[in-house]
Amino acid sequence: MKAVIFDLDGVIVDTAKYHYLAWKKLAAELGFEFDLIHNEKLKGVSRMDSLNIVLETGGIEGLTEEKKAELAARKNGYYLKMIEKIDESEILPGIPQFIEKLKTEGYRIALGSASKSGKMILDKLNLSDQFDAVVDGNLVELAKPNPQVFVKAAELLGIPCENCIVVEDAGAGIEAALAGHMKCIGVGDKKVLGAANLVVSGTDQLAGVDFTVL
Ligand code: B16
Ligand code: MG
Repeated sequence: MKAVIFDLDGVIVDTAKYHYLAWKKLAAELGFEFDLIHNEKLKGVSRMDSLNIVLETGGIEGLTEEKKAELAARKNGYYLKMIEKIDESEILPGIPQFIEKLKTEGYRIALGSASKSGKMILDKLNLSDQFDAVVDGNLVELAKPNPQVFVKAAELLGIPCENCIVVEDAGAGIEAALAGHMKCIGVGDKKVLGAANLVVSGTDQLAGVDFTVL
């Protein structure tokens, strides 16, 4: 048996733009500007790790854990409001065709997302029925680049890690997949994702990937 484990944000749907706008709003309230260049560092990174990166960008130090939890919750509130109306029209190009191809070829499929809203987003995209296992940020303690999220997905599928292929758009996610002894397809810029076994420029290229080269 073989499986493909999908990252969510940046692979199935571009929720990164909403994460960015929510962090930007929080940063503005804290008195500094958060730009797209720094936003790259947040991809695939957990909510609290993201907050620490955002605060560092603004030169804000020494906040209590309680204050940090309040800021992370505030940002999440903005984010949830922004994705309230998300639907299948936001599924990235080629993803439905890729899933269909995998199913026809006998692959099992799982979600492996850092986001605590992962399952909820999959539901909003009407994709939950297609997945044999769903692991999101609620089911793991260790954030990417730790492989826990993908290893857990493989366990739920009952498929050895060596037989799993991860599809990821973030460096932290690729590191996690390789640390979990899985193969990895990167989606995006080869300069950033070069550690992956194969890199495609966009999700519309996935259905054409020849898995035998991995
Ligand atoms: P939440 P992924 C990740 O999703 C995002 O890329 C990252 O920007 C975000 O901080 C993280 O989820 C946590 O999300 O605040 O909703 O729990 O790429 O692993 O699907
Ligand atoms: Mg991602």
